Parts: sequence; C-alpha cells; structure tokens
Amino acid sequence: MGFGFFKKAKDAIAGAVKKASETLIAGVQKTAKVVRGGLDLLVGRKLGDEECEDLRGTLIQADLGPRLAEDLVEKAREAYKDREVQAPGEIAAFLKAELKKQFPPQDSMPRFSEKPPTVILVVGVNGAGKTTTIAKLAHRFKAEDYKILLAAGDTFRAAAIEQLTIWAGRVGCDIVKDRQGADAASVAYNAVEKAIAQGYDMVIIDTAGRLQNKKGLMDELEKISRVIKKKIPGAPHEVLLVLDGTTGQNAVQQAKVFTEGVGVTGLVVTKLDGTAKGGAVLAMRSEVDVPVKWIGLGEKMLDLEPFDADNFLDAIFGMDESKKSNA
Ligand SMILES: Nc1nc2c(ncn2[C@@H]2O[C@H](COP(=O)(O)OP(=O)(O)OP(=O)(O)O)[C@@H](O)[C@H]2O)c(=O)[nH]1
Ligand SMILES: [Mg+2]
Repeated sequence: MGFGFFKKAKDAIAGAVKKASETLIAGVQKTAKVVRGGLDLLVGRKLGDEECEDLRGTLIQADLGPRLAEDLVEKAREAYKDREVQAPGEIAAFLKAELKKQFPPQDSMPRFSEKPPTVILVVGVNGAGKTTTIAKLAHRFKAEDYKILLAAGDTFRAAAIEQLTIWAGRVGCDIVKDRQGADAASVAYNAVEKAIAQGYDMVIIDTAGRLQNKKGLMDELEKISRVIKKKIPGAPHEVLLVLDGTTGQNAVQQAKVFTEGVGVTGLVVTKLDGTAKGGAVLAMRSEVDVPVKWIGLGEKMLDLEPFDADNFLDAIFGMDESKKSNA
C-alpha cells in the first residue's frame, strides 16, 4: 500500500476537520460558556486594570493556566489600551488569532507508517480513557477500511482484557490477548507478529495505567516499545498519551511527567464534554512539546475527533463574523 495508505489516512483526517462539528460544539459547551460569558462583559470597556483582572479570571476559570492567561492578558492590554472593545466577539477574535500562532499547521496529523502495519501504543494513568479511546480510534479507522488489530496489553486487571474484548466485538475488529498477569510486552509482540503475517493495516495496543509504582509502569512501557522494535524497527509509529481533560492543569502536569519518559508523539485529551476546563487543551501546546492529536467528547464510539486548532478555537470562542458569512 505504501504511500497510498499514508495519503488515504491524511485525506480522511483532513476531510473531517474543515468546520467545527456539532459533536465538538456540543462537547466543549461548558468551557465555551465560561469563556464567552466572561468576554461579553468586556464589551464597551477599555482594558484597564480591572478589566484585565476580569479577563485573567475568565481564562483561568476555563483553565488555560496562569502562564498562558497572563501572556494573553498582556497582549490584549497592549492592543486595547486606548480603545474600547466595541462589539461582542471582537476580543474573542483577538485572542483566537494570538492562540492560533501557537499551533503549527499539520502539527496534529496522526503518524502512519509508510508501510503497514502502523503500530499505535496507547499510554496514560488509570481511568484517563485509554481503552475507550482505542475503541473510538479503531471504529474511525475501520470506517476508512483499515484492517485493525487490537492488543490487550493491560494485563494487570482481568476486567481490562474483558473490556477491550467487548469493544473489539462492538467495533468489529480482531484482538490479541492473554490471561491476566501475562507479560504485556509479549502480548504486544504477538499482536505485531500477527499483524505482519496476516496483513493488518494497524495495531493499537492498550496498556495498564496502574502498576505497583510509576517506575514499574515506565519500565513496562519501555519494554513493550523495545520488543515491538524487534519486529518493526521504527515502531511504535505513534505513542499516544491519554489525559483526563476534567483534571485541567493537572493533566498538563501529567503530560510533562509522561513525555519525559516514553517517547510520546501525541496527546489525547478526553472527557472534554464533562468540564469547563477545556482551556487546558490550549495550554498543552505551550507547556509540552508534543501536539494534542485527538480529543474525546463523550463516551460513545463517535465521540472522538482529530484536534484541529481552528475548529477548537471556534467552538470555544465563537466563530468570527467574516467566517460566518463565508460558511
Ligand atoms: N464523558 C466522557 N467519558 C469518557 C470519555 N473517554 C472515556 N470516558 C469514560 O471514562 C471512564 C474510563 O475510561 P477507560 O477507557 O476505561 O479508561 P482507561 O484509561 O482505560 O482506564 P484503566 O483501564 O483503568 O487504566 C469510562 O467510564 C469511560 O466511558 C470522554 O471523552 N467523555
Ligand atoms: Mg483501560
């Protein structure tokens, strides 16, 4: 399949992100409400000290984090020193333009192997949403005609293997698993071996979020990565770190810790539907040198979207007037 495989995937993603979807808009509405409510109160005012404090408060409440909030407030203060914010949406458009500068185009594109199978390793602390995200990814790529194999690499709990097996059934894809307590790296190895032998396009590997301690967890992830490389040098092609978006800035801190360890290539921020702290997604890019690639917007299979900075900013800050008239 070679390049065609790669291109098809890129087109599939590109086609999906031109405009903020209903799922995205509904998914981040709690965060959007905080942001827009706060910004609307600034209309008709110049950004003096009091207004800047209000703006900072709004950005902090949406959990953009102190550093990013301060940076944006200073830029806005400078821009609106001598004139008033005239219309609703004006300050939102300004902040969006500033934030957009942080997101290089193409940055969030998933990584695929030039030659199948593409191996995706999914990591993160327990409860973050790894297994659910794997099901969502499998569903999405299967719809694009990829032949998908899941690997039940969370051998720590029997329920974890069961949960992934149920998802594989629902999605309609195959799964490689072993008994509870089995060596996770050997499950991963077997899956990759099977994928090569039987022409799968993609292997997605689940991992444990909780082991006896953090070092144990990191060691296990490194071991999985190492044995996969024995079969496919260059794999895993993507290491996705899954983060619980309801924890806001704590998720940002977790991203910092994890990305130091295991060669993470992309972040997945889940559960944005349940929180007003969605602004943390925007802070990730300035705090961690790894792009957010996917966002989780609910518990169902379709509630995962590729992260697109423009659409995300539109969904939270509202769409610019110029864009609305073009839509
Ligand atoms: N609302 C909402 N719930 C989610 C989302 N993603 C995952 N969840 C829920 O979060 C809970 C934990 O998800 P899992 O996928 O089991 O998390 P995990 O990281 O595999 O957890 P462990 O296997 O315990 O390490 C489940 O109840 C999911 O339904 C999301 O985007 N939105
Ligand atoms: Mg799990």
